[in-house]
Amino acid sequence: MPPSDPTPHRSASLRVDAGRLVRRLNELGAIGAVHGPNGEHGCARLALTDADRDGRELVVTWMRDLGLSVSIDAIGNVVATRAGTNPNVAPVMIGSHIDTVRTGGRFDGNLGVLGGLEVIETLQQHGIETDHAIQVAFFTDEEGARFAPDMLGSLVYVGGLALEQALDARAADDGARLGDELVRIGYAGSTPCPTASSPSSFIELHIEQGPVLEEAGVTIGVVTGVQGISWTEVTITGRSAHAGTTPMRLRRDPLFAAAAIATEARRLAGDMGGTQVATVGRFEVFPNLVNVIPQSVTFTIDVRNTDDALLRRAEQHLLQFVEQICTQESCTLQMRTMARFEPVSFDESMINRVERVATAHGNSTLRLPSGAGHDAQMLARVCPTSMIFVPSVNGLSHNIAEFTESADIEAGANVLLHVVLELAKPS
Ligand code: HGY
Ligand code: MN
Ligand code: MN
Repeated sequence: MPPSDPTPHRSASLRVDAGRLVRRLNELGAIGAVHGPNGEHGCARLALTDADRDGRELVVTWMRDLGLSVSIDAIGNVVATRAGTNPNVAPVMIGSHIDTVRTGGRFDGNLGVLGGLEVIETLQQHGIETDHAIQVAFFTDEEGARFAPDMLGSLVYVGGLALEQALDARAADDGARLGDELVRIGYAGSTPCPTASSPSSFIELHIEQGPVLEEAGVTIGVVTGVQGISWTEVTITGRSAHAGTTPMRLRRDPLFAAAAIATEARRLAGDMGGTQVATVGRFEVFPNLVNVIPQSVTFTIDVRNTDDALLRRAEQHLLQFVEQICTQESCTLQMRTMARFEPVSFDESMINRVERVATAHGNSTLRLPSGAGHDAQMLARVCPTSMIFVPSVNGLSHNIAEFTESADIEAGANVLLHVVLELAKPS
């Protein structure tokens, strides 16, 4: 358990070099950069693509330049370690991810990893040693956008998904096998996974990716946990036919069924209210031609709620609706669960620590659950964990316009620095 009686560190005045952190975010953001017409600067570094490899190479170079020992495990997770003075206590781990979605931003995940390197560099610059070793990790395929489930690397790391099963995952875009892609980009590491030993605690700095902090005018989000996540891939097969000659009464149109399901998912989430959300994000039509009634449609349903009973109710309702509309339209149905994670509550002492440190450094704070999934929800299975949120401008993320002000980045990184200092108990 992390120390519960924090002693104010003699380095209470210690601060990160925010300029250095922002420069690194922009340098990493130049890899897989996507620029928009209004000055947006986002990133496309889908897991295990060449762009992801190039991003990994840059971050590993920074890790080595800081003199950290770098290990790569069998699922491609990278963990860099700064030794502590007491080899008998487990490391404090800082971590997140550097893979992005196709319309990603420069901050999602990257801030947590580069914020960790900034903490390390600040300690080194000031000659501060810590009892616990400090680790900075990035986990493979947090987004799950190419290989499901999301948080795949950290899930394997904590033993929640068998390594072999993860290595056999197939890419949604080109069907590539995850294990082959790891070898191709040179990140099929030799360190065993799941991890043989857990960190003493885990802390993740992350952008909120929603509107809550900005609307509340608050700088630091004290994250209490992560909502439940349910991803399902649905394939509906009808009968392709001529768009002009086939009377409506004879049609078996999978796209009509799929469209009705997408509309019902949206209606359901609106009616349920609260934290319920529903998204149909991927939608593939075959043969996808103007004059052919489709043969099949494959699409995804992402539903989430902070309350697992409500999430199950939403899943049940949609399953019944899907089966009913497919019967009505004389179509066949295949469904595959891509991800299913129950809501997670973080460790109370870690939540209190984040709140206390943030307040002590003059920040406004707000407690909130995370709407997005994070590696922290997996590390919470094996050690005391919490997260630090900073605001997202216009509540936007998974959009190339994703942005967080430098002042908020600085505030979040300083909270990270002092939470880690408390946990690592500087000698
Ligand atoms: O899907 C999520 O919530 C995360 O971005 N992987
Ligand atoms: Mn993220
Ligand atoms: Mn994301």
